[in-house]
Amino acid sequence: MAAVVLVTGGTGLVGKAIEYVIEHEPEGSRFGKRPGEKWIFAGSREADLRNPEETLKLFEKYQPTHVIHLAALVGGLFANRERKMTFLRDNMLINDNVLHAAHIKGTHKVISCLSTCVFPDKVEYPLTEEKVHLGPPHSSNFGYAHAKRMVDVQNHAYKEEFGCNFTSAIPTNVFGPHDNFDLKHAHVMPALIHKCYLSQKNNTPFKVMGDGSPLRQFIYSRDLAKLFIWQMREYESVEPVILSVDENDEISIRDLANSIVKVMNHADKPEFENEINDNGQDRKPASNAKLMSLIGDFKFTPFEQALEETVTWFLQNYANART
Ligand code: NAP
Ligand code: GFB
Repeated sequence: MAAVVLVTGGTGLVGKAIEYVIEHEPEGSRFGKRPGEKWIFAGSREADLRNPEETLKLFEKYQPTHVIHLAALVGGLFANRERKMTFLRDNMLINDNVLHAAHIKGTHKVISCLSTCVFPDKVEYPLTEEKVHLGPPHSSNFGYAHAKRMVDVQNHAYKEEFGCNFTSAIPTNVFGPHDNFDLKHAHVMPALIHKCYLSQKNNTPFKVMGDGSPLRQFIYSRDLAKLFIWQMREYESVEPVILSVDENDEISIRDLANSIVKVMNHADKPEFENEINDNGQDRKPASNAKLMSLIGDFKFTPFEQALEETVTWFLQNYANART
């Protein structure tokens, strides 16, 4: 029987990227749709997954055989720092409802989404899958991080007690079309693209928070989408897998800001606020060795090309984007 794939969080950055890949990869190819497969991309208007009844109704409506579970309350450093209990509770409710519904409805496989920010802040680098629970996460996002870590615990418990095939992915920082470009709550990449745009438009300084020293790895959403499709089709372990570019592909916030200036042809240079407290985590270098040992030949989109595609999408869709 052909799969029925429910993508929760299907209207967001990563969900839209999966929809793009499924629509554009050749049917029957490694990342393309299989004949007869049905893909559903659900946002919160379909069901508020914090509500158990609405969650069950969504599963009864579509009877999914597979779930790529992306739905979450998501935000950058500043959103997380201000709303730790909301990020903890909303995401725990969403995750518990989705996994419970999948279990009682007999979903064959669920992949849930963690994040490299869930790793301990003080741990031997590089970050690898077995280190998730080896210490407290960075204080700035401990609410979100603990909600996400609990998914790994739930996956193991569902497997041991009920034999459920639930697993998880651990992406690094993601960017791409359909991102959230809100100046206060977004992640750094979309926030700086938006800020650079306004600096050009209004002839005002292009201000960057912190001192630019923290390091981050960035994965293009359309590459991450392919990795989720691979994980759904070809990965059968309960253990999480990090979905990231190479650990040596870390770039500083300073270099990121300068790359954005270059791609957007801005005449001015970024100005750093230099408030050290706004730096967040210094770095979170994640190893993709497990992924690369399993997936074989996979090419990531060159960073500059991915940034250009994202900026082009932003400028063409500014009126309707999340700003
Ligand atoms: P996003 O763009 O903010 O999208 C979030 C999605 O979740 C949207 O489709 C949203 O629906 C849905 N959603 C939020 N609250 C919901 C609720 N109560 N009930 C039902 N649906 C709800 O986020 P994203 O960046 O695509 O993130 C997708 C996944 O990747 C998340 O699990 C996130 O933790 C993970 N992740 C993201 C990053 C990153 O850098 N972006 C990095 C690592 C991991 P609406 O469209 O209706 O709001
Ligand atoms: O993407 P981001 O907000 O979150 O990046 P994290 C924060 C880094 O970018 C800090 C700098 O070093 C900030 O000082 N930065 C500079 C800015 N200007 C800005 C700006 O205008 N907006 C933002 N947001 N940052 C998140 C976690 O950590 O990683 C989330 O809090 C999530 O839970 C995400 O997991 C993937 O990378 O620090």
